[in-house]
Amino acid sequence: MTKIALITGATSGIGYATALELASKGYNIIATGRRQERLQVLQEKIGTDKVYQLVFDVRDKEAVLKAMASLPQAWQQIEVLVNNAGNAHGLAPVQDGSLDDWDAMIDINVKGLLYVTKAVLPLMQAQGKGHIVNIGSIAGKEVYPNGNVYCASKHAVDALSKAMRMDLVQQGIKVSEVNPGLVETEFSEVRFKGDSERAATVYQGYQPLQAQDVAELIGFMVTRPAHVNLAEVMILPTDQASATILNKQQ
Ligand code: NDP
Ligand code: 8X3
Repeated sequence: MTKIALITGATSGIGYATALELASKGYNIIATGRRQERLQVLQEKIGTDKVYQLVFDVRDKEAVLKAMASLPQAWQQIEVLVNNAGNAHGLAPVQDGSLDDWDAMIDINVKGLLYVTKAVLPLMQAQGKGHIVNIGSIAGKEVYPNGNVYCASKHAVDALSKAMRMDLVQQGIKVSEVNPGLVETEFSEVRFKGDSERAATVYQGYQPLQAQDVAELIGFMVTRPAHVNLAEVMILPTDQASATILNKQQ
């Protein structure tokens, strides 16, 4: 039987690349995000019968539960959940931070991940197996100036990944965490609210990761034998040594 992977934030960046990567490994994909037109493009690229679109905002718990409840029977045997949807909003010292940005990061990166997990888990429990891959960050292991609430949200993902692994170990459900360093996606455009010039400067002077690099790691993780769980992997550009130390040639 074809395996099914649900990927949140499949409209862009790491989630989009992961959808293509897992599809190339034979998975059927439940692709989620708010931008339906992009899910449509993804579906056309992979194949109409191989992708099921679910459009919802992860912040809206009713919408998450409703979307999951709407899944046709044939799409309910989810084996892999990639909790990828997330972003940074703003980059400011705590004294200047925007309350709306803080709400967005905590609501999307932490609460959204929990809502989706809560909705998917019964489907995995019914099968007695499953694999949850949470996309954390190097920002969940370290903090950097002005990163305050984004880093806190990713530290929460780190704690939740460890906690979920403990809670689910008796149920045969694997929990893995992927912690990327700098990846060139729409991430910085979102962080800087559409200022693409400022966003581009984040990736100048060194070679960042591409979304495909992270997607390939996720593809490797979910295709390990049943008895193997790659619990936690940090993936960095060769030019990055820590959250703040980069080999930048300016
Ligand atoms: P992108 O901005 O390219 O993609 C973010 C994805 O998240 C989009 O598909 C977006 O879909 C989705 N998303 C954002 N907000 C919501 C929401 N409220 N409801 C539903 N979906 C949402 O960034 P990346 O691919 O880089 O980011 C993916 C993950 O990787 C994030 O968790 C990020 O924190 C993490 N990460 C990124 C790194 C980087 O340097 N780029 C490094 C380390 C971790 P849509 O807007 O259509 O809803
Ligand atoms: C994204 C990487 O260093 O911009 O999580 O926070 S960083």
